[in-house]
Amino acid sequence: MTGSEPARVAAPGEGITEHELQLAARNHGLPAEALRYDLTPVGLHYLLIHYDIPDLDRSTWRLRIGGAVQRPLELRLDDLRRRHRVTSVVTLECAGNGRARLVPRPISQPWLLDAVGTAAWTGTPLAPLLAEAGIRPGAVEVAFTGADHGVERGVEQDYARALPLAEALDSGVLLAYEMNGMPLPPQHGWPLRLVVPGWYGMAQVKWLTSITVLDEPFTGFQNAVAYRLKQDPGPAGTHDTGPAGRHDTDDPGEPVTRIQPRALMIPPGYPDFMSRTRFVRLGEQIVQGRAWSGWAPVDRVEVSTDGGATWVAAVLGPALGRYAWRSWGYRWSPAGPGEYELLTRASDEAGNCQPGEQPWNRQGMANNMVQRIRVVVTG
Ligand SMILES: Nc1nc2c(c(=O)[nH]1)N[C@H]1C(S)=C(S)[C@@H](COP(=O)(O)O)O[C@H]1N2
Ligand SMILES: [Mo]
Repeated sequence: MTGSEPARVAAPGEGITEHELQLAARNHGLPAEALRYDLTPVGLHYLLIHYDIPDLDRSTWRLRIGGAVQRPLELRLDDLRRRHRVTSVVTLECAGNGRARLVPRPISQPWLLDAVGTAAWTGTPLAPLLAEAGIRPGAVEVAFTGADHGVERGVEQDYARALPLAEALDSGVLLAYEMNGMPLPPQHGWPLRLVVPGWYGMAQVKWLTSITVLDEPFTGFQNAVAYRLKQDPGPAGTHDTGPAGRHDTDDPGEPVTRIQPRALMIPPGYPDFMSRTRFVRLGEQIVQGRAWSGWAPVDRVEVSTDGGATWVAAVLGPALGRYAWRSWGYRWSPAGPGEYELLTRASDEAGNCQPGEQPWNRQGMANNMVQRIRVVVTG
């Protein structure tokens, strides 16, 4: 699919627009202090909803599994709830996390570093259902469609994302109907969502209504146009909404897939209301946080208390699951009153790490630049 206006890139020095503010208020982030909870309380988990939360009815809702299968299936929620039940603790992160600090800023949901959360997702594994439907030879991808509908850069669509067949058949992929032991709330996909452990948020399709096995690669907007690592900056100041009919950019870009490693701090001390600069009183501080990666287990978290000049390893806590964040802690004894800059970074067993300076991309995807927090130590 190519008939769409490119997303706009902010002009030099241009502040947050009313469109970005509107998105930010609808799609709230995790308050950073909520990193303290192993499982994010449901109302504190970040949210990303492209269109509207759809109005669904339990009695008429169905999940349809079709396309390149031998036996198409149609299931009610109760049919799914009677199947094999699995609970997995999984960290979700939006691929646009960190976008608001890129220069130039891609105009979209303006995340700082708050688009993350961890929940216990309960549901039934997808692979046995696909086996029951009977995947036909030659199948290559599986598309997942939600009930939400909207227009994006001129293209009207139901939210839909596809996975390569091998990823869809991974034993960790769940059709989830509960979050932290409660039925999914409307904003997180009631009655059913996909959970693809380790992948960025866009793969975790909410309000799921159909699963279509494909024998050709999916050409839907959310795979072919959005969620790609593109370089071409395009003209600054072009519109972010508007009629169809223009090629996105000539650069098709690499698809966004799994979550890059990231460590975040629970901001120490107490904040200034406006700037959120932190204040701590002189004395030993236990700096704590969480770290995760969708590629491989996190094996190292480091902290710098001198603006990145020197780094010290933090002590790692247990991982809550293969694709869940793990806690970390670091004892910090500031030398004296004054201003400090605290940084943290994680790396994983596959050797992925976090850059000090963020390489730019057109949609602001998969950024994992190290976090920096300003701390004022008072006497
Ligand atoms: N149907 C549907 N599924 C969706 C979305 C959406 O807009 N519609 N947003 C996606 C994106 S971009 C993210 S980051 C995650 C956010 O999941 P959460 O709101 O439960 O945290 O949902 C994904 N699934
Ligand atoms: Mo997202």
